Amino acid sequence: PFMENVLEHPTFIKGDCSTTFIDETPALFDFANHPDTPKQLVDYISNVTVNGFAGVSRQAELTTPAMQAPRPDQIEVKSPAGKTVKDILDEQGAAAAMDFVKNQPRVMLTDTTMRDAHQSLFATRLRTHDMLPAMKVYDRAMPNLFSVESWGGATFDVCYRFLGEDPWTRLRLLKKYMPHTLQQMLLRASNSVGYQNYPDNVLKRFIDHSAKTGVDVFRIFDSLNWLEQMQRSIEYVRETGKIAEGAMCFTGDFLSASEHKYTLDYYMKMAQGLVDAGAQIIGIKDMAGLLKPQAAYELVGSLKAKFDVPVHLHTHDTTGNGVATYVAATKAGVDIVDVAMAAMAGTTSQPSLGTFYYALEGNDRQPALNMDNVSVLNNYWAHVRPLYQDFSNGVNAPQPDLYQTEMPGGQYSNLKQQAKSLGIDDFSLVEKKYREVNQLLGDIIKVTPSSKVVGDMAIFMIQNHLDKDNIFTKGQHVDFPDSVVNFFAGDLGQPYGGFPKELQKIVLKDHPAITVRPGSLAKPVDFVAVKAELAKKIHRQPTEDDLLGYIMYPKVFVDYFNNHQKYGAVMDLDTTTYYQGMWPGETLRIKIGTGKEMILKLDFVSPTDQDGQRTLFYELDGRAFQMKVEDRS
Ligand code: 3PY
Ligand code: ZN
Repeated sequence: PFMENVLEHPTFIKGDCSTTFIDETPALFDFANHPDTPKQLVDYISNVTVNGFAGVSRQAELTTPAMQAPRPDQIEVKSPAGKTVKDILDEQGAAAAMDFVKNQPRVMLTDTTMRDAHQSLFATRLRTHDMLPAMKVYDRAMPNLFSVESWGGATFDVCYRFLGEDPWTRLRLLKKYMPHTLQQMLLRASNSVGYQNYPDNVLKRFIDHSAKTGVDVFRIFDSLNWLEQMQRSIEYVRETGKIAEGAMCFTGDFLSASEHKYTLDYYMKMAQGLVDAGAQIIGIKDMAGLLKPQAAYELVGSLKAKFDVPVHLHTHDTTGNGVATYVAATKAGVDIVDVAMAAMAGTTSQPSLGTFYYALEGNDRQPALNMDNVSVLNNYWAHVRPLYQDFSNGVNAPQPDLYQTEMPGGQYSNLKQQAKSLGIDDFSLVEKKYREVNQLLGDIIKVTPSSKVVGDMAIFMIQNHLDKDNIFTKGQHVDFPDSVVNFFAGDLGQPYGGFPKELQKIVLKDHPAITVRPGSLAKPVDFVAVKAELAKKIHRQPTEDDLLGYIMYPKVFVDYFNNHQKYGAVMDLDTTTYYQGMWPGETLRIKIGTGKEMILKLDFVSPTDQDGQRTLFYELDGRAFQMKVEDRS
């Protein structure tokens, strides 16, 4: 007869439940209505317990289960009055939503805690598990938000690559639990959520599926501010009926007399191009936090005077001036600014929401917020952040030197890690080289993926003892990193002012270069053929989620898929268990399928035996069993 679960199996009840028993009796773990069996999760836990998780140090003294953060969904929050922007978008469309925003006397907010904040503070490692309790209260606690930025950028790739999660599942949960809050994503124009150009038919399909699955606002930017690369994205978003924000990446210092390239006029012309292309919001994407308060005042003031669309300002607080910049922008009439919950704000992240609120005390544009509710959420995030301390970028003070380095908040930690792994411990060397490379490349916009070109080149030049002078002779005989070659080949598009010709020749050698939009040359993807190819790899008919995940990140997606088959819904594990496994003596309650819970206790981990394996002795709901794991540590 069908055995619903292991706990009812006679052998299990007798207590004779060895690994072999479990392996030979897989039906034991077919929990009804749940494809993910506890055996898979215990397998995962055993592996992490024995072999650890890359980049995470196991904290030996921590013998208790994950810290229990307060659950905001169990806390009463005051309910909103009236309609949210999301309600208006859904009921009356994007134009009405934009009118609503423009008519708000107060500055509106985008909360970036669930996207850019963790991307910039701890390498994008925030798990859906820890977002869920917060998701459930945003609608009620923060009804006056413009949006939450919750998807896109690096989160798509990191979900598959490091979190064992499907980014589309996260998006569905965001939409499900926040039906009255706009979900905003960061879209790298034709690079979508990747690091390379995708054909137009892929871009369109990705945008359509994102819009259907839950994205309401697409913040679109190009890493070289090249309008031609952004037009298709804007057009495709407009076709979905959702909101297309065209963002200008901010760099340089137009207040300075020595700034001849990225002048106020440059941004005004770009904004005109975006509006002409159909952008419904003008975004200012200050990814490195270079926009000083007075410059913000002048830029926002000029945009508001000339254009009729809302202006949305995004900055990073890396220099420490973020709130001052937002206050100046608010005085100049900015419609929306990006902030993060205080516990997840500051330094390389966005300025703090609460701090900005209090900075506007006495100003009639102070955001409409219930600060009791904000405290509930902030308290929650304050408990979540320490769970990710191993991924922290170590920036714990303002970095005014960044005005010279111009390095984006999200890149800082990655590049530091990359340099360290290559034996370059003095990061100031990299920062100096980064500036030098930027000038060599012609002073370009630096944001994903163009920032990676500058970072890779800086490290390469340090390793190969190259500088701005000898590169023109020594460079003839070296092969440059792929990202640098691709940049000079025009694969990311054309930089403003063109490529430095002499260096381009040295880097490219015989490699051809294009001057047109890469998408205009890219062959459309044959979705039917790719689907068939993927079906062979995953042994089932791919869903639209699978197909797009695979097209964006072929190897990463298939690895994710195989791991998911092997380990099940690791997304359901608490974060300490996910990253660190269990400690002997520890008991965990793990939810498996609707309403079911298993109580798992780890009693003992054996030393490594002669086959290089360790045996983990568990009790599952009080009944003993063992599992063997290869010790690869
Ligand atoms: C991304 O592209 O992920 C960014 O956050 C750029 O700033
Ligand atoms: Zn950012």
